[in-house]
Amino acid sequence: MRNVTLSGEQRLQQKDLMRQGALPKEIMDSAQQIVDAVREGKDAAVRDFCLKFDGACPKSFRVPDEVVKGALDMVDPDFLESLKRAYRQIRDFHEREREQSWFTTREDGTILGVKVTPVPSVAVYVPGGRAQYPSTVLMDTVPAKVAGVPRVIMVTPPQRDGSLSAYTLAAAAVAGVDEVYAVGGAQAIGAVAYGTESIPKVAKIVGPGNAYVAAAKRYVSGDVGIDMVAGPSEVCVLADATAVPAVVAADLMAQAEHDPLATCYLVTDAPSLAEEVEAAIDILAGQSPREKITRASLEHGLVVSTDSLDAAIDAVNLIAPEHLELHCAQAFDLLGRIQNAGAIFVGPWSSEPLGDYVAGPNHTLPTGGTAVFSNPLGVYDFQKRSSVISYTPQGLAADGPAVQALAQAEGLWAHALSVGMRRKLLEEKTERF
Ligand code: HSO
Ligand code: ZN
Repeated sequence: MRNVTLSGEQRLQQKDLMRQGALPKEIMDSAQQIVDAVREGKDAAVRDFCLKFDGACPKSFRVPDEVVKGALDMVDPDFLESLKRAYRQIRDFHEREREQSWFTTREDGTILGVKVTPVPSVAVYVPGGRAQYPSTVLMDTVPAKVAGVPRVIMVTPPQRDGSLSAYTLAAAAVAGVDEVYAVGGAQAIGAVAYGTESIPKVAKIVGPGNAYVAAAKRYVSGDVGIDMVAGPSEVCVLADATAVPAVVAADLMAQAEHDPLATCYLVTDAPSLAEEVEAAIDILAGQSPREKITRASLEHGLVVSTDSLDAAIDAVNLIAPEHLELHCAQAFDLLGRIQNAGAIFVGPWSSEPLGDYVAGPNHTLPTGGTAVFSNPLGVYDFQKRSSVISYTPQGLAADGPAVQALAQAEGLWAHALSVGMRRKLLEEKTERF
């Protein structure tokens, strides 16, 4: 890992972080070409891209419901039980996020409020290939279903033989996905953004994918809603002298093993901890079947050593990590000082993988420093709000003159008329209202 040592008033700088930049232009360009071709050529174009990129294309993109349900009998019972436990806890957590419509009545009888409506349809993109994450199927589908989205479809690339992973399908069945389509890549994003003969157009697309998928999502956003464009995974461990080096090592490796581009940060005010953690990583990484990815990722990880907890907390807030673990005495007392983090794991027992799988909060989180301004994926991402405004004659009489004055200042004659006409009708006591 790289090292930065800060003393006294010194603080971590953005340039110390060496974050990866935006999506490369070549990838944006080719994702756009694929999406445009699919928008124009529909199923036939999707088929061409499937053959070109995946080497296989199923006869029909739609996966029959019996095949999806059938996966429940193909996976082993321990996996299925664990998946159901995760599902229940994720659902229970997200139930608490659901927003309700609300109304308030003024003394003059005017009613104001917010009407909450679910997004009508959602596509959950699920990557195939190296990263098969049934947990992500739950994390992306459950909040949509809790929000009341009536149609949640899943798109995922087929394997070489045209089939889909039984784990992914079982997760779709448990999560309550309504339809599954075996199609992936930028062509899948084009298909669900604009619709084809056999793949429906949806209102919103969520879920992680490779750089082409991310680029395609960014390109279609505006025509359809998208969730955040997720970058490589990150963890930051804030550790004091009470931390157990081997446990910190395991937690950094748990993120590092996702992806050579994943970024791990260790921020500590304990003098010898960083060395002990690095020594533990060296031993543990040798035992990992994912040693190569783990080491490649940790190589560009960052250790920030400070001589005060204040400087350490400032560093954490600058990093704004996707996941933050607090391995500190009285960890809960630090919570108020943490401003930027996607998910905060408080105290030594709160292993980050608990949050990845079963705790209940969402594991789709802001990356790349975007935790400064954005949120975990939640039920609120699948609910829309409409303002509701219902005036009484008394309310109109009270507010009308202010509208007329403001409209006049803006030079908007009919705005003033709209209210003025009603006031006149009121004064003439017309029965029509
Ligand atoms: N840590 C990943 C989520 C994940 N981990 C899925 C295991 N499976 C990004 O939050
Ligand atoms: Zn993970």
